[in-house]
Amino acid sequence: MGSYAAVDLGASSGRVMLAQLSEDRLTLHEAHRFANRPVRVAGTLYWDILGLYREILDGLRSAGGADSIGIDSWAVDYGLLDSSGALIGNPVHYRDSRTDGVMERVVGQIGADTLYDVGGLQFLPFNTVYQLVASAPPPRARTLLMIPDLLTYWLTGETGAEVTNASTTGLYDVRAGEWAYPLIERLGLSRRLFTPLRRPGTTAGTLRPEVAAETGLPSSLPVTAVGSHDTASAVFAVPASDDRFGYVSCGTWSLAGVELTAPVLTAESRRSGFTNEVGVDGTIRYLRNIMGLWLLQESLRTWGAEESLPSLLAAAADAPPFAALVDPGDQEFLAPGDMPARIAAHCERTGQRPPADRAATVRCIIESLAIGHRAAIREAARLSGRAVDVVHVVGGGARNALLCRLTADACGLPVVAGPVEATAIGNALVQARAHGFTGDPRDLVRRTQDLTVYRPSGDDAAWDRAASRIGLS
Ligand code: ADP
Ligand code: LRH
Repeated sequence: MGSYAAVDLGASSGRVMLAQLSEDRLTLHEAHRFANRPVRVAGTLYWDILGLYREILDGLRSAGGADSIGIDSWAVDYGLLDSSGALIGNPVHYRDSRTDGVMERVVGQIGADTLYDVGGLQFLPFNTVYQLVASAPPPRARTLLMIPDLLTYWLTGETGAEVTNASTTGLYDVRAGEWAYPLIERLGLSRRLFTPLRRPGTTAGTLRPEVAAETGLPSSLPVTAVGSHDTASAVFAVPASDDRFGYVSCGTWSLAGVELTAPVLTAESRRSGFTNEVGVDGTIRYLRNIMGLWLLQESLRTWGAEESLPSLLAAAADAPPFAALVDPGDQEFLAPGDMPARIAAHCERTGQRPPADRAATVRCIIESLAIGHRAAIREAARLSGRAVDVVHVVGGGARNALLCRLTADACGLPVVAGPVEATAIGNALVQARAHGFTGDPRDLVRRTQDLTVYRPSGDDAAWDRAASRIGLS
């Protein structure tokens, strides 16, 4: 039996989980959970990276005796270090407006086909490549570290670029499995910013003495590289029994697609908005980014603290179906701000009556997401040739019974919901494997975690009509 501390930073909350793991047992204990609240300063939206680091230290201290630590977080964002290893500035949030219009400029300069052929990513305005063009690193910047790599550096003093997260930059060559140096240089970026790649399962380093002293942990404690992109860890923990599955990693974002062994880099795939992200063990997550529960989170924030999620979801379950629908991939929903107003404006623009009240707005969000999940999984299956018999919903969205039920109905497939903490579990499983676990990780998740199955209603014609109303199939 080994104990693994999984540090998992999501866009809405962070946690330090302690996983106890053997060949036939997997238990998860939440040592520490904390809010992840971005900060706007003088017009720029930042992550509170030092606050998050302090919470991680608190979490590691209360987690106590672990055999290893692994860190994952949201993708695409980074910090820059100077030659002394000091952080230059504060990491900027991917929802900041600094990238407005930049993707279009870079596509004009390099060409969409070249960018896709190299990085294989959906064209999202916040991909690291566009952030780096939007704000050129200052001359004193020596090292670029993605968020989990930055936190690993602070814990261990070692630099490196974990590969699953490197693959979300747009500057990683998904076929060659290396940084895309020719593209990096064409964009006028310095190649020396990019550190050597690290594979999940390798040791990144051991704790700096000062970190050991502050947390009460031994300085010999290893930090193990995991699938440091949270979605890579989440999909590693999908409790699938074979490869005929689709998934929705469902939290702030819905990441919906299939798992492959090689990227799909065709022009049709590019035009259909599919990403090829690298997973643990060199797999490819072929998926679409869909706005996800951000639509709901931001609506709740607009409505104020008195609204409770369970009661709103109960009211939405009773609201009339298919009254109003929005395209849940539309970038107009990306920035923070009044979400119900944007949903209403989207409905008006597309000739629909806006949702009449909060329950109708939530119904609109949930149905639109279900259609987004269906379209992504169907298209991913078609473009990759991968057959799909079941859809796994993992992450916080697995607790949303209405969303899981409507996703099953929309897809016309059974949905298996859970685990909620798939990301932390995937993080811990990669550490366990590096420290002697020899079993089948997905099999262990299936045998040990609570899962709920939702069977589709069979009303395919209604969902076909609803999907075509928002231009999705
Ligand atoms: P992230 O990792 O992106 O921060 P999570 O995977 O933690 O996201 O999921 C957070 C989301 O899970 C919340 O926005 C909320 O919509 C959903 N969620 C959490 N608890 C519940 C619940 N009890 N019922 C329904 N949905 C829930
Ligand atoms: C989910 C996620 C997703 C990325 C987005 C920036 O947390 O990592 O996979 O596309 O954040």
